[in-house]
Amino acid sequence: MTVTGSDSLPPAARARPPKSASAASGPDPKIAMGWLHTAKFLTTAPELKHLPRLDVPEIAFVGRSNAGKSTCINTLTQQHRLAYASKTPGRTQSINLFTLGKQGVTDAVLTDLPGYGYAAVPKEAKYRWQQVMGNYLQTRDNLTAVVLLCDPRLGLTELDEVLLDVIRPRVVEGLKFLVLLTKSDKLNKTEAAKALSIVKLQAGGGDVKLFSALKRQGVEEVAQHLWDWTHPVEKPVKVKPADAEPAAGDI
Ligand SMILES: Nc1nc2c(ncn2[C@@H]2O[C@H](COP(=O)(O)OP(=O)(O)OP(=O)(O)O)[C@@H](O)[C@H]2O)c(=O)[nH]1
Ligand SMILES: [Mg+2]
Repeated sequence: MTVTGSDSLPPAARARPPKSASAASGPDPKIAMGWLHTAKFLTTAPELKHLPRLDVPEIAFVGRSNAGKSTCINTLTQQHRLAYASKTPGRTQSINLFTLGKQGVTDAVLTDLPGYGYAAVPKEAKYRWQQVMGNYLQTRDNLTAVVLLCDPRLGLTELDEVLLDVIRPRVVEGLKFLVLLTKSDKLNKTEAAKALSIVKLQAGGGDVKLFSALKRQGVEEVAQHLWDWTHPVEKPVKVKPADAEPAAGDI
């Protein structure tokens, strides 16, 4: 028995599909980049209790202080001063949320988190922040993906490993996860390849990519990941012949 084809659909249903990346047309980084460019500052929260409850997918950018999280968000959104980036480590001190979505309809949120591991931060503040971030990563209901940024010249440090342990149970349950080796412009090809293979091993087979805001390496690829995570393509339901209604004339 044949499954109903588009020829038998009413004209409205045969209209051209909306212009979006689909499994059939393949990824289109222009769509993902255009979508990221819609980013707008939503709010800043010094503690979890100040975070608004949201029901759209949230993607968190985490990593050591100075790893390049805020710069990465600015590069992906093609906005110079959306997230506060600075040479001085520890500049991002609260959780900053940015909405994404065309025509003013928010369909995802990016989160810029303060970095960890900056030596000059007093012990109590470090401990407090570790608690806040641990809680955020474990309890934020709409958290859909985590991008861990890491300076390849340092590799994944002990604190990054702690973070990986915290999110592991959620990754098993479907949380998306990507490691970005930032500032890759500072490495030559051999160093970059070496850093990539070491961190891939450390990340236990997770997805690891080189990224440079300066040289724009990996930008479109990461944009596509962000889009795909938040706009999953629904697979067409396959009608098995056995489950299908018998057509007139079928025995
Ligand atoms: N060469 C180079 N420098 C970069 C790149 N990305 C970020 N930087 C620099 O690294 C420094 C830190 O960048 P930020 O984006 O502020 O880092 P952060 O991870 O947000 O830092 P905190 O907010 O302290 O946690 C800045 O001086 C950036 O210009 C890159 O791709 N290449
Ligand atoms: Mg920052």
